[in-house]
Amino acid sequence: MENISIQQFKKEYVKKFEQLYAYRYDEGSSREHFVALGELVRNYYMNNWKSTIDEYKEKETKQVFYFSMEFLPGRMLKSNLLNLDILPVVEEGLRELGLDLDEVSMGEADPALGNGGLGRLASCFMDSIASTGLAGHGNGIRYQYGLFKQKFIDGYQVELPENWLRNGNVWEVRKENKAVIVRFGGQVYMDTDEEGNLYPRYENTKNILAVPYDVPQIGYHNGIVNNLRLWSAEIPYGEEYLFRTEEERDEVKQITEVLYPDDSNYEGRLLRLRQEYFFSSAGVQSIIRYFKTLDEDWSLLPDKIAIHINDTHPALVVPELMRILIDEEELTWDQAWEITKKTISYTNHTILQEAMERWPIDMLEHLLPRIYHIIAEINRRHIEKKIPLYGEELTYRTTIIEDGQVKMANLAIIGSHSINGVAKLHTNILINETLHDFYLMYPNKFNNKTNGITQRRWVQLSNPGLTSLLDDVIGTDWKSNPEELILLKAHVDNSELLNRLEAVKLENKKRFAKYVKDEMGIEIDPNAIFDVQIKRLHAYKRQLLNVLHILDRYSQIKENPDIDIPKRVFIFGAKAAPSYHYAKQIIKLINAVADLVNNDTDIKDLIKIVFVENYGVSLAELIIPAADISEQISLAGKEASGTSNMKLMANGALTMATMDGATIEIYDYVGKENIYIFGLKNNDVKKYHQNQSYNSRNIYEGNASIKRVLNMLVDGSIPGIYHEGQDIFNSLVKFNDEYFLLKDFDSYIQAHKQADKDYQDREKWNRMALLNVANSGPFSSDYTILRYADEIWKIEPQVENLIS
Ligand code: 26Y
Repeated sequence: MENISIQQFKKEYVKKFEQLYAYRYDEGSSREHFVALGELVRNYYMNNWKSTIDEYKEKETKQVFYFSMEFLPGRMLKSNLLNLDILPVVEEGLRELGLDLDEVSMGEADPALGNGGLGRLASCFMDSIASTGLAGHGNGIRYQYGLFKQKFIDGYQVELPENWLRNGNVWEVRKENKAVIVRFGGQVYMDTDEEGNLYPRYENTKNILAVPYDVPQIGYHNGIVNNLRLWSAEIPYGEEYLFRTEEERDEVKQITEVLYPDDSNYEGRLLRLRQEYFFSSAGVQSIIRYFKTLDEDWSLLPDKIAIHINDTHPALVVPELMRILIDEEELTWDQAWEITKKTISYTNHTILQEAMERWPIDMLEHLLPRIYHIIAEINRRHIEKKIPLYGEELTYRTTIIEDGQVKMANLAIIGSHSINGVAKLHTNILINETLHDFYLMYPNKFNNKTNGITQRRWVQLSNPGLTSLLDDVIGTDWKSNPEELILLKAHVDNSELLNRLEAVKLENKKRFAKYVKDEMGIEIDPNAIFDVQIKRLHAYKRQLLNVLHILDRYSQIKENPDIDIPKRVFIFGAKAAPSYHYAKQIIKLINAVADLVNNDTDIKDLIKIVFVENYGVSLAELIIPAADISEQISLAGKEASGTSNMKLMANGALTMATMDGATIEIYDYVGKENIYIFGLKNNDVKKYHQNQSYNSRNIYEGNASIKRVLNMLVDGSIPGIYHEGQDIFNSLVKFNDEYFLLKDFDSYIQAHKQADKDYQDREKWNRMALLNVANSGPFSSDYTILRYADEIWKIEPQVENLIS
């Protein structure tokens, strides 16, 4: 936007505030200031929003639509100001008015419209699509309630509703005139028209109105404003009489009422299937409506539109696009199928079988009869076509329908032209193991796109101290081209710089320590090592291994109170799916160990444990800049990529890790001297599985420190845990330790000992930290997204690209 002076901003701000509230601005709450500022900021991007969309249309630019069931944008105020290039003006203007931008920003609700990595990735991608000047938009659900708010009561996780829309949302624009109808249920009959063509006749369907709420996605200093379209379910106007009972009305409301809080176990829930079809269908319909305004031949659809699906949650776009092309636009099956495949591409985010979506045929057939017909026909044709080429055995292993279920990954692969994994190892596992049969059929569809993060939010906004250090040392080009961060390497022996880096970290640690003191009443020493594990709670991510290390360390200190090790603060942030019993037991365990350790004066504060409540994007922004150690300790082969690994590295934390996900690529960049690697490799794990040779009880019996630590779970050493201790003990000893914690224990402890030693050599540590920052550039989501654009979507930046 054009320049605005501080004076002008102040004038406009006061006017806006007083117009909104009819009292003096200095009487406002931070919530009210946020709304006033948000309303004002809207004026600064509205023109660009309109002109961006108009221009795409005028030029018939190819556009990508990123379909995702989850988005985790975080608070948008500061990121919008940053990208509009008015952050300093607004900050200073507010200061002169006696207001603090950080406080005002806290008036904004953090929209938790996702579970974890997949949702946050979608939001990093939205920022990068706009910032690299690509014509691309998001398509998702406007959940009334986001991911549950987590409370700890007696150390147990309790879930409360997250009513993020309570005070409205200044960024969204309701677009009633763009609403579409999504049809559910009823019966469908294939009739013949006068010309002898088959067409579907529907009876007794429930027609739901999908109303879009558009949220601007502002590019970084480039004038582009793309669209994130979130759909809300309503009763169609004038059709209230069709929804006469409370139950029928509730059924409509429920569709977009709440986000499913589970990212681990697939549950065949009817409501989730409704949600998936609801936003998939609404999104495809609005794309088709747009395409028709271009008045082009249908065969050109893939030249004008790309649809990307974030995991299989939106995989019903495949039969939905087929349905519209065949039933409504009267294309032949073969025409429609070519167009569909060329338009759609798919990202896989998991190899865990239990998270793979499969819908019971009955459910699908009942809820979406026509869609089910189309899926069955896709399946029939797939089999018919592939058997002559690949034989029966291989073909039947790739069918979409099997054992009374519809396999969504198979549908997504067969119905698209590209499938990618999210880190090199992950893609290799898909190719060589999980999806090998498909790879044999479609080798050219498979490709890797290692995840990335946006440094705009994760460095510039959340770590201003590091940002100004970087600006001073290497200039500001890294902000539009993060690979420039490698220039830091030349300064690795500059001890003045290393001290400054340490001072920045210390400030960030103090800021977090203050939060911990204020919110939790726990005193932590900013000079201690801040050891951070922040991610969803899952057995495979092995938060429990972290706990075992803490218990081991605790025992050592108790035994030898004069031990010479640096203080450690273990920081956890994690939500467990409400139905994931074992994960919740681990939460209880961590809280019980925290109670024990934090209140034991014998250990002289050598260990503190901080388990923050309600971890999410906003807390991540506070914790990550304060981290010294980044825990990335999943069992090798299980974490598809990880993205907190990249954020922590970019903020100068050292990674403590197994060779898993994108952490392997972090290792490749920083080199083995600047990372702590331990544990089994993917191939080792594979061998154990093949030979069935793992025996955790033998390890337990033969390893004194493991035995001591595990016994603590069951011998009353940890007050506050009850059957949890026994269940967790059993999982490790009796049920053969599915995730090999005991096998990796020794090497994990060793790696931590090395970290203790290195931390005491401040210069060495700071140098390692600096090299991590220096090598974090390649993990920018800007590069990731440019590779999607170039290799999958076939679209090009619309403005002169900032990245050379
Ligand atoms: C179907 C339902 C049970 C389900 C809902 C959400 C299944 C999975 C999910 C979410 C998965 C997810 O967040 N996966 C993470 O995606 C990140 C981005 O690619 C990866 O970095 C991370 O390793 C992976 O666990």
